[in-house]
Amino acid sequence: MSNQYQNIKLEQHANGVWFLTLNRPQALNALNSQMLNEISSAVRELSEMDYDHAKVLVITGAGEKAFVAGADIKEMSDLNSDQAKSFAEKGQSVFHEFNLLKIPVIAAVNGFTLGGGCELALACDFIIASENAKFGLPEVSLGLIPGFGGTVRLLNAVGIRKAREMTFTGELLTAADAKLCGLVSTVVPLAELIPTVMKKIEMILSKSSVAIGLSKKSINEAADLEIEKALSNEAEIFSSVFESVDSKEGMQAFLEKRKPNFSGKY
Ligand code: DAK
Repeated sequence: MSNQYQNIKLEQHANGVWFLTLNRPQALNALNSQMLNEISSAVRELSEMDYDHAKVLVITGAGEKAFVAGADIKEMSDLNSDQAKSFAEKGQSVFHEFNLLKIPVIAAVNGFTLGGGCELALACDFIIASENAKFGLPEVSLGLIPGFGGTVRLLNAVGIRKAREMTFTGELLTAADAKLCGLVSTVVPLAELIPTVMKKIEMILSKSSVAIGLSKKSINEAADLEIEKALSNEAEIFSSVFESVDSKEGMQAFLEKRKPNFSGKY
């Protein structure tokens, strides 16, 4: 694995389990364009690996103080409107790459998760947070609006009223409140953050990777479709999974009252 990154670390934590650490703790891991490019390259590296080599991606922030305190305000302060558009498009396309990865992408969130950082976490498949995490979209305090998909993904995560409230006030939510409104799945003490993520990963790895990849596809596509189309898309994907070696093994194992031995083969 390449180690060419300055603003992130990409490391294999266990067999096929990758950690992408946002690594600018001196700026509370604020996202600049170089970091966005590096995240994009790292995701591309993983997308080119087969399942045996890349099974799950965890995204986390270096240091205890922040996951990501937002897009880099210093860099943004010099942008004109055309450059801002490219910056927003770059961030949006990088985060969209998490959705296109077939493997689960988990955000392990510690400390400040603000603006672009909250948008990055929202682009992950789910979020596990430490008790000290704080979530918010404070862009209005800077005279900006969220530009990395926040007004879209927050809406899906917490509903239109909470999305408006958070975006209009720039108010920060505690991890407990973020869980109550559905932004976060699980909240644990900081020391338990990575062990909890690893427990979830253990559960994921015991299941069919084919079925997980196709569930992810169906859920992500449903977000962009009207209900009838989403349901018919799910039926298509559901029928295609019956072709897989994993589905035969999973159902056979149930009937034989044994644990399935999934090969990850379609
Ligand atoms: N950008 C750049 N540097 C940041 C930063 C950020 N977002 N957040 C923190 N830092 C830097 C600080 O400047 C400081 O650097 P030095 O002064 O030491 O050089 C260092 O990190 C430590 O921060 P503090 O000294 O401020 O630490 P505190 O504990 O006192 O405060 C804080 C922590 C998180 C409350 C505070 O740092 C803070 O308020 N940070 C800014 C939070 C924020 O507003 N985040 C949202 C950013 S706006 C768009 C595309 C994207 C976006 C919008 C539009 N388009 C292109 C249209 C996204 C926008 C955002 O994300």
